[in-house]
Amino acid sequence: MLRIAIQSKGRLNEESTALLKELGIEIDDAKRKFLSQSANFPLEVLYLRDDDIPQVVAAGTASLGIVGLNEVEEKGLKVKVIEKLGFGGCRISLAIPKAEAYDGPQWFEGKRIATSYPNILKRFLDKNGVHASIEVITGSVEVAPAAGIADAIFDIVSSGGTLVSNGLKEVERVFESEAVLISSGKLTEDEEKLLAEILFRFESVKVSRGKKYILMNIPQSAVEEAIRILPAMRSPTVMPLAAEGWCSLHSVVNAADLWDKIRQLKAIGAEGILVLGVDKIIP
Ligand code: PRT
Ligand code: ZN
Repeated sequence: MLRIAIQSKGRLNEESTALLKELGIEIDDAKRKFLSQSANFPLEVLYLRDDDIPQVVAAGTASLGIVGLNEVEEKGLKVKVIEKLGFGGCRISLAIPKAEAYDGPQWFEGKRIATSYPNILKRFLDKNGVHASIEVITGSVEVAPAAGIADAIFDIVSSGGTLVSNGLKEVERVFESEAVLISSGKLTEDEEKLLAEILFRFESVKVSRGKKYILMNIPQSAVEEAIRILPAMRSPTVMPLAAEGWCSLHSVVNAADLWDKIRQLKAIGAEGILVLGVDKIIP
């Protein structure tokens, strides 16, 4: 039995739960308390505050965890980062009142900086030879300058909206983060096998992200051109239609390229184009 720690509520909870579901691991959310067991995979889910996840995994109380890389880096505990998960993207940045002129890290010399990430901040200041006072606060860091508690902040930024609405500007992007899968590195042989199965499934989830399945009817004479437009995993599937001189062509495309491909395909005579979502791709 593998045990994974995920955030009980907050920004990473929903996507962590959704990821387990995408991996075909059913967790009964309705009965969710502190610990719940999957009905169809030997996995137990432990729901915690994100701050506690690196520690619980480092201690081996949970073999795996899903948490922001920022928490892993800040805690500095011995855990293995196994996979970046592609959600919870953010950065930890230094921000100062927007009217201030900024001329580089030396601006922070002798200043007070409010943050919930003192360790990551200290490493940045040391690297740049800057001496500043670090004021550790746990919530609403962004109001510290207006409240007179600090001259600057070092906090998580994603859209940047919170900084703007607090009259601040981002001046140094110090640490890039996203949700990661971590491990204690102390798995039993059986647990390693379960982890390998999870990683195998995750690979197919990753490959299928942002992909669309596209099928269409196309004149036989345009097939070669269509294959050039639609390189698939090997090559597109082409099947003859009952109607003389026509084929059905199937392929997988990146969602981002979809409309461009459709325009090109229509230009060479494609008809009846159907676009479907892709659930899993096993390479
Ligand atoms: O209760 P618990 O301790 O579990 O949760 P928490 O309140 O400590 O963390 P939570 O749920 O806010 O965030 C969990 C993780 O999500 C963080 O550790 C990051 O890895 C990640 N993450 C991604 C973010 C953001 N994006 C984010 N935008 N965490 C926080 N924010 C905050 C940011 O501090 C700012 O104040 O959201 C605010 C809005 O950001 P803007 O730039 O979009 O305006
Ligand atoms: Zn937290």
